Amino acid sequence: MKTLLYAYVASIMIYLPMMAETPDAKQFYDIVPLPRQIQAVNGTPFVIDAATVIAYDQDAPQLGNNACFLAEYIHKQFGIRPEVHEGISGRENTIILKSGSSDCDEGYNIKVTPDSVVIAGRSPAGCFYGIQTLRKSLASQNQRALPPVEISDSPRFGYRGAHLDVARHFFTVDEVKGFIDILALHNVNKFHWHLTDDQGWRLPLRKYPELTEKGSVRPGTCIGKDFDSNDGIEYGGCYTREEVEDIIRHAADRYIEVIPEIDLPGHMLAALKAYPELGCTGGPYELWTRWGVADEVLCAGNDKTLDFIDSVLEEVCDLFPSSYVHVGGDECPKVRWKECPKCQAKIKELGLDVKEPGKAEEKLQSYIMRHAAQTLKGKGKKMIGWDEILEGGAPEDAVIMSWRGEAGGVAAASSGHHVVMVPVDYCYLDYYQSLDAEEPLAIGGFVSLEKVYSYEPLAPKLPASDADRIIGTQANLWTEYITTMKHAQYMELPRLAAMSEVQWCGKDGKDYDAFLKRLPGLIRIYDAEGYNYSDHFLDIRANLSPDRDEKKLTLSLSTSDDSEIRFTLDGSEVLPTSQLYSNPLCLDTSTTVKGAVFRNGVKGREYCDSVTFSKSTFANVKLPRVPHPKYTYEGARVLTDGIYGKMSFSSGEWLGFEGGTVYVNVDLKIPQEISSVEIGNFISTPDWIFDAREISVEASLDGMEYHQIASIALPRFVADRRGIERHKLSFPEIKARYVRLREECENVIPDFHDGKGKPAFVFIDEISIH
Ligand code: TNX
Repeated sequence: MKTLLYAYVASIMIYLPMMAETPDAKQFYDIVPLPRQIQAVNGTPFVIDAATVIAYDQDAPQLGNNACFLAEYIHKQFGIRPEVHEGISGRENTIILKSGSSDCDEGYNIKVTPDSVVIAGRSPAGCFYGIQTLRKSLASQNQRALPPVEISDSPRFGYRGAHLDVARHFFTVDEVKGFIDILALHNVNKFHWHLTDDQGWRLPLRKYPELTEKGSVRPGTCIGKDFDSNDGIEYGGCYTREEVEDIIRHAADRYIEVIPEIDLPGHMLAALKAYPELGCTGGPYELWTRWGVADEVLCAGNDKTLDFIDSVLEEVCDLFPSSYVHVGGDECPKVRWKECPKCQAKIKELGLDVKEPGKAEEKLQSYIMRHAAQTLKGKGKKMIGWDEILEGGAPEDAVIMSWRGEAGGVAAASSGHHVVMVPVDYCYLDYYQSLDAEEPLAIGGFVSLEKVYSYEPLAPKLPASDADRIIGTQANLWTEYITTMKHAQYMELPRLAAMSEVQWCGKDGKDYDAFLKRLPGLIRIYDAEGYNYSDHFLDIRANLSPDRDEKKLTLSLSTSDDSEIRFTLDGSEVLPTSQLYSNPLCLDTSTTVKGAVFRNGVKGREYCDSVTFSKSTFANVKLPRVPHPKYTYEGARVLTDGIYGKMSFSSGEWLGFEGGTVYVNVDLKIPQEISSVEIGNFISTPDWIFDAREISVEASLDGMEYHQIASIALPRFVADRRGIERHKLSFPEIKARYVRLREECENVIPDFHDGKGKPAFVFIDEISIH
């Protein structure tokens, strides 16, 4: 794939000498994230040469640091290291850094004239973003002549976050610093550092030394998705205080606030191993070797727990200068609390069972979170918690991080909370970014580059009056399946670039195609820095749209850089001699389409899709029971649109149902001879999606009287599975107009699975009747 990339970059470079002669300001400063306003100005360019200096205002000494960054960027790009001068002298050939006015604190203006480049930030941070803009422009064009321009820019959101989990897998100080450098390149200003979890405690604390002494090493790590065994290899790591301070400084130099997360009262096995008296059963406990949600949590009825929380948080507050501290609050099962005499006594003592008896344990969690909030308040900090903390009532001033969709965030905003939107479907960069079978194993889900880019943090259901409570959004990187920084970079890049436009740019200026055209400029920096990134943005983009009236599908293929595409329609491999794609393809019979992009003769990744036509294609479908609201997409019609669901339950083609029985009623419009019915089931047990247990087909001529014509029973799973099953039920030919399909869900998830005893999901797509 790298060869393909070189071919791609080479094709861009051909144009560079031409651009050097006629630099166009709009094109030159066309970077990611796109500045708010770029105004070309007449005149000759400012040329960076060996005599260029960087001067900064002596009244703003913090700009000295910025000047050094800029000198370093220029050195990396052109091999010239400009001298840095304190004080602005009026000399020519100078890049000037100074304070200026802007509509917001992090805003900046750049003015390029033949004699100088002035970067004026309202704050040093603003100036830093101006420097990033200049750096990216220089790198993307690799050109020392800067066209005259006036740029004014400022971010949309004040909270522009990126999160890294160092508990599931540990990353060294240098790796974390490198990660922070990547954030700075994308104008991110909050680094959410997930430091503790069931699989490891990474933060040293003076009062509780055993947290890292005993809680930072686990006895092994599960292999793949098999949670019942592990590799038996001790895995650990933790930081020293000095290292933490070093990282905080490194981030602060780049105007990034480090927000530590101490995840409580769940996700606490590492702490329980070190201090078993803090658990309901008293232990002994062991760090988890697997992923998921553990039942063992801090005992909420034990006053020692409150002391522990206070001491830990106080020390964290002293160590981290951030205005925020994240205290988790997510995924805290209440099973232990329900059986624990101390927790039950606490519930009685606080009267938590009086008003809403069923909610006593949720209220108990709320009591813990309020306590934590109070402690943080005493230290002058603001608390952040995951959206679960809303359940028993969130502490008044808590900032809510809405991850299980946007509903939590919308509700929180309406009750006055500030909110950071991080819904999994858009912001989870640990999810797959491509449906390519070659992708490295990931936790699940599917969040493409385009999906991240499409994110709008002001949710449709959010009233305009609550808009200013959404303070921003963030990309999250959980590391269950990410063991190296190279892999972390691959998951981040370029999706973080898409996120940076969500965080920085106003929603009106967003345009995915234009973003893809700007992206290669940023990729030049990724290459220069040796970052590992995904090149799926070079793949063919395909759009299949059904035309129900004409009974056909239209397939359009494109690439971000309008490269040559060739295709075949008979399932054969695409060759340089295959048919050239020029116009959308009309498909009206079952077809397998393959396509490939050719850049300078080098073939890219092959695209392959099939459409299927049968007696039920474009037939009317009714679902007596509506799918789960999160998995409804365009509704019943996707079941007969000729398009097969792909290897992701969230691709929009699969309809999801939680437990029970699912009926699908198909109307073939006229009575027809039929002899088989086929339906696809998507299976991904780690996501609680199982195959059906029973499928049956009934047929009718009049839509009143149905007869069962086929049925199959399917086995209960004994281990995890992922894949697509197409179930075909054949029967002696019969005449029918109405076909009713019934799928029985796995209503009791088997014991091997985390969800044992609960109902599973079934996901269905594309019914083909022959
Ligand atoms: C949910 S997001 C979690 C994490 C997992 C992540 C995997 C959140 C508050 N909890 O513990 O690592 O999913 O995607």
